[in-house]
Amino acid sequence: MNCSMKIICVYSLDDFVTVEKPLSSFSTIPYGLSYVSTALKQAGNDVEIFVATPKTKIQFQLKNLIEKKNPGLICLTAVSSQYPYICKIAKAIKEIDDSIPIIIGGHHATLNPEETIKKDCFDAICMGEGEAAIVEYAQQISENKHPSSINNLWIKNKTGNGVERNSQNHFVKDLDSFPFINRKMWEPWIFDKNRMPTILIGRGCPNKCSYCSNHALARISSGRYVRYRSPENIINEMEAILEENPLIKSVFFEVETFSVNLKYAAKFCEALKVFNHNRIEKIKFGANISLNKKVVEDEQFLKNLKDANFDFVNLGLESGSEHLRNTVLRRPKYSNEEMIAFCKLAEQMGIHINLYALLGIPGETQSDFYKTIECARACNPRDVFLSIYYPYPGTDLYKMAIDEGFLNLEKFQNNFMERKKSVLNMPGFSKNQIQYQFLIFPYNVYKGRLPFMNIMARVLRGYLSTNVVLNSIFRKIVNSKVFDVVKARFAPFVDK
Ligand code: B12
Ligand code: SF4
Repeated sequence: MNCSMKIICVYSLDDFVTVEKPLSSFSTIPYGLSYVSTALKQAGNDVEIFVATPKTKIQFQLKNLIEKKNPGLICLTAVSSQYPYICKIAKAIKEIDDSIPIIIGGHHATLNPEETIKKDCFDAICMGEGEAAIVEYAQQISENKHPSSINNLWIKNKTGNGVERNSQNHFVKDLDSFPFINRKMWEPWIFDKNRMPTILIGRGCPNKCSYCSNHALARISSGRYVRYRSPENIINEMEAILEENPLIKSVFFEVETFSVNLKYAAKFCEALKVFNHNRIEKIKFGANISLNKKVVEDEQFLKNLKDANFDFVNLGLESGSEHLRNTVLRRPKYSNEEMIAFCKLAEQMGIHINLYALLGIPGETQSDFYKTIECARACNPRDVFLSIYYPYPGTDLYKMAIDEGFLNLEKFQNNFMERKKSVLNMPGFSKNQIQYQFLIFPYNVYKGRLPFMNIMARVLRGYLSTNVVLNSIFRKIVNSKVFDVVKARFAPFVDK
C-alpha cells in the first residue's frame, strides 16, 4: 500500500525537561506512537511528530504547525492520565480547522472506547494494535473516501451521528515483521541523544496484577498476547542504533517483564554474550523483571544475565505485605524472604537491583506499608521507584476502589504527575499520611546505609517530582553539563 499524505502525530507528557526539548533521552519516546508513525512513513506518508507539555502554548504552536504543514490527518495517543490534556489538544485542533480528521489510539481509548468515541473532537478511535489500521485509514482519506471497514477502528459516520464499530484483528503474531521504529522523527524533541536508549523487545505480560492494565489489554483481541521479538531482530536494531551513535554505552530492553519466559531469556542472553564478545567496549544492559517460583528456582537465570553483561535489573516488589500482594494486587507468587535472597545474590554477582514499590494501595494501612519499608530495606537496592497507587479505568482494582468507596468518581480528575499524589480516600491511611510516607521513604529505606546528604537528595527528588514546574527545573539541572561537573566533585560526599 502506498499513499502520500501529510500527517502530524501528537504525544504529550508532563514529566518533561524543557518545552522545546521535552524528552530527556530516547528512553522516553513512546513505542505505540513510534510504531504507528513508522508504519505511516513506510507507506509513503510525510509524518511529523509534535510533543506537548503542560507548559506548551498549544493553541499558538498548533496553529503555526497546521498552517505550515497543512496536514490531511492528525494522530493522537494517550494513557489515561494524559487523556484530559489530549482532549484539550484535539479541541484546539478542531477550533483551528475542523476539517482535519483526528484519530486517537493508545491505552485510554483501547480500554474506554465508548467514553472516547462520544467526544466530538475525535473522528475515529483505535482499539489495540494500530499499525495496519492507521495505514488503511490514511490511505482511504488520501483517496477522498469516508474511511470505513477497517478492523481495530471505530469510525464516526459522515454526519457524526453514528459509529461504525469494526471487528478486532488477532494480536500481531510475528513482531519481527515490523520495521524498526524511526527514531529520527523524535530527534528534534530529545534533550540528550547520548543517554541510554531503550529497545522494545516484546509485547504483553501473562500475569494478571489487578492494578495494571495488562489483564484488560489481553482481552481486547484474540490470539497470543505475550510475544517476543527474536534475539537476532533485536540485535540488528541495537547495531543500527549504535552505528548511528557510537557514544552509547548501555541499552535498556523494554518489555513488561523479561523473566516470564526463562527459555527465551536464556537464548537472548546467549545472543547478547556473543554480540559483546567481539566488541572492545562492551555494552551494558538493563531490563524489568518480576519474581515467581520458577525464577527463584532457576539458578542459571542471574548467571545468564551476568554473562550477557547486564548491569542492573528493575524488580517489582510492590508491597511488603504478602496479604495485600496476593489478594489485592494479585502479584505473581514470591515471599519476602525469596525477594531479599534474590536481591542479595544479584548484588553479589555485580547486578544492581532497582525496586518498584507501591504506596496507598486500596485497603492498605500504615502498618502494611511499614512492611514494604522493611522489605525494601532488607533488599538493599541501588534505588527504589516508589509510586502512589493510581486507579486506571478498565482495571479490576479501579472497580474495587469504587466499590469499596475509596474513589469518588465525581471528584476524581486525572491530574498531572500521576502516581505522585493519592487520589483515594481511605479511612485507615489518609491522603496526608500517604504523602508524608511518600516523601520520607528514602530516609526510611536508606538511613544508616547511605550518607545523610545522599538520602536528603533522594527526599528532595521525591518532593520535586510532585510538581510539574519544579520537576522540569530539576530535569533541566540534572541534564546540564554543569551538573556532571558538580556531581563528580561531590560524589565522595553523596555516594556510598
Ligand atoms: C514501555 C512503557 C512505557 C515507556 C514508554 C512510554 C510509551 N507510552 O510507550 C515509558 C517508561 C516512557 C512509560 C511511561 C509511562 N507509562 Co508506560 N508503559 C509501558 C508498557 C510497559 C509498554 C507500552 C508499549 O510500548 N507497548 C507496545 C506498543 C507497541 O503498544 P501500545 O503502546 O499499546 O501501542 C499500540 C496501540 O495502543 C496503538 N496505538 C497507540 N497509540 C496510537 C495512536 C493512533 C493514532 C493509533 C491509530 C494507534 C495507536 O497502536 C500501537 C502499536 O500497535 C505499558 C504496558 C502495556 N502493556 O502496554 C505501560 C503503560 C502503557 N504505561 C502506563 C503509564 C501509566 C505510564 C506513565 C503515566 C507512568 C508515569 N507515571 O510516568 C508514563 C506516561 C508516559 C506518557 N506521557 O504517555 C500504563 C497506562 C495505563 C492506562 N490505562 O492508561 C501502562 C499500560 C502500564 C500500566 N500501569 O498498566 N511507559
Ligand atoms: S507483572 Fe508487571 S506488567 Fe505484568 S501484569 Fe503485573 S504489573 Fe503488569
